[in-house]
Amino acid sequence: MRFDILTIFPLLLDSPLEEGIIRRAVAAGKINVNIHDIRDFALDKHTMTDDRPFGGGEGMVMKPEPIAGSLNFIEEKNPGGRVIFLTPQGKTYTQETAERLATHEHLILLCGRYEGVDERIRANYVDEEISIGDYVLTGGELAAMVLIDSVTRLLPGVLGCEDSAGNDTFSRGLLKNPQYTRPRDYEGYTVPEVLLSGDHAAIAEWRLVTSVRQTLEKRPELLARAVFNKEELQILKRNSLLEAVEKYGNIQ
Ligand code: 6GU
Repeated sequence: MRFDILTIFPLLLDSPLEEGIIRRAVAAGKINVNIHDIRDFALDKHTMTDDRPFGGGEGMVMKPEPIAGSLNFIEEKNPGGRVIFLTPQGKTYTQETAERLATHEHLILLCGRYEGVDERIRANYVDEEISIGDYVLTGGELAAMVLIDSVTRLLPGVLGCEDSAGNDTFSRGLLKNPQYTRPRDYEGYTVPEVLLSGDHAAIAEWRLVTSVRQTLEKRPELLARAVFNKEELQILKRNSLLEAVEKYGNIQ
């Protein structure tokens, strides 16, 4: 999968690609990330990428020509990419969006800065506008990295199968159960006995129950998407969780 990123702060984007799973995905050729400095496409000798807004007012607006120049450059070499504008005015990003974007071969991520981007770019070059949540960042760069990270981990062969994406919180509609590792006793805080018991059915039950309890406590609205099989429904009933879950969920 190919990503092209358009930014006026290219250095901001280097280090997130140089660690962990994303670094491995780059090294293995699962993703190819190309960072373009919009300033390289500025037309005037001062390489201006922004200017004052027509009509007056606060702040600066990103000029259309350097952005169009970057987009045309990418289109000539690798045509057909989907242009995504990262902006607080976009649709809120979710796991579902990540899953949909992971089916594309080529995404072009336009990072806005300042008070915005000239409307003629948005209207004529952008396929989709995405926001990563209801808060304001100084620019779209960190949002672009959030998008790349969340899409890349969904690509075949990027995650080991032990942490495959099918079990993800937002696919399942449940928060993950708590995790423990050694030591068994950390400063007097111990690991739940059941996890040391070797009783796999009891462990599976504990995991489901703690997962459902945490979801009820912190993100009950997620349960609307949760689906439980027969055995799981038995477990919920046995642990007096069925009624609480039914309040939020669509249990058949
Ligand atoms: Cl994509 N850009 C900016 N500047 N702020 C944001 C955002 C994007 N998503 C949430 N806040």
